[in-house]
Amino acid sequence: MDSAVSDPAPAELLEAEEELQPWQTDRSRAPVATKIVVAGGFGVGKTTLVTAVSEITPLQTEALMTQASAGTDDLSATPEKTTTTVAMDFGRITLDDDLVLYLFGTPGQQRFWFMWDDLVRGAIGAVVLADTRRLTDCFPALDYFESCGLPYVVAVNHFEGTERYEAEDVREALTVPDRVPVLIMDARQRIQVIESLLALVGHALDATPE
Ligand SMILES: Nc1nc2c(ncn2[C@@H]2O[C@H](COP(=O)(O)OP(=O)(O)OP(=O)(O)O)[C@@H](O)[C@H]2O)c(=O)[nH]1
Ligand SMILES: [Mg+2]
Repeated sequence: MDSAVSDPAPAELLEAEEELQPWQTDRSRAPVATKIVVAGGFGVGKTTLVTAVSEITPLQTEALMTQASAGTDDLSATPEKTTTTVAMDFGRITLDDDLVLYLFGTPGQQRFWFMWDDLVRGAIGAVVLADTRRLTDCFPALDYFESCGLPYVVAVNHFEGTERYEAEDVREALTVPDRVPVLIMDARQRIQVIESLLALVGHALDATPE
């Protein structure tokens, strides 16, 4: 007797199978999703970094800066800057098909630092951006990640036209421990940002117990 419910035709099965991505069928290649925080002082290039590397349109929470913040926010290093992040930046980048990094940029202004505790929850590590013209601005971020034990790397966002320092000089100036990678990069250059993120992932894997 014929069955009331017919089996799907082989062609239909094939079509359904074709829609599957490799990581859906191969458990050993299931993508790993990780959260990474991008921190650093005011106007150091956090939003620029997330925007440069994100494969999705980044979520931004930029607000126009007004004359009211002139006494608080030092724009001498970035005179072109007209907006500031008031909540967070969010972007995503997939590396090698099976490593998905979700990037969360922090607000730089001191009055928004209370959000950091929420932003870092669940993160595997942080990139601390630094500008050698205002190195001290990244001390709060360094102190924060040292005290909470989150692995981090220091990425010096080198603005062209400013003096270029060696990574080891920056390490000494900031008294960054030897175990922490220090890199010189440009937050606008996708490849250099990816290299910094890979350095962080590698460092986080080394620093985190199995
Ligand atoms: N020349 C140059 N300009 C840069 C570089 N990185 C960022 N900028 C510029 O510097 C300014 C600051 O960049 P943002 O990315 O907004 O900095 P931010 O750290 O997100 O700032 P806040 O969120 O306000 O703390 C912008 O005008 C950028 O275009 C760089 O490597 N070189
Ligand atoms: Mg920003």
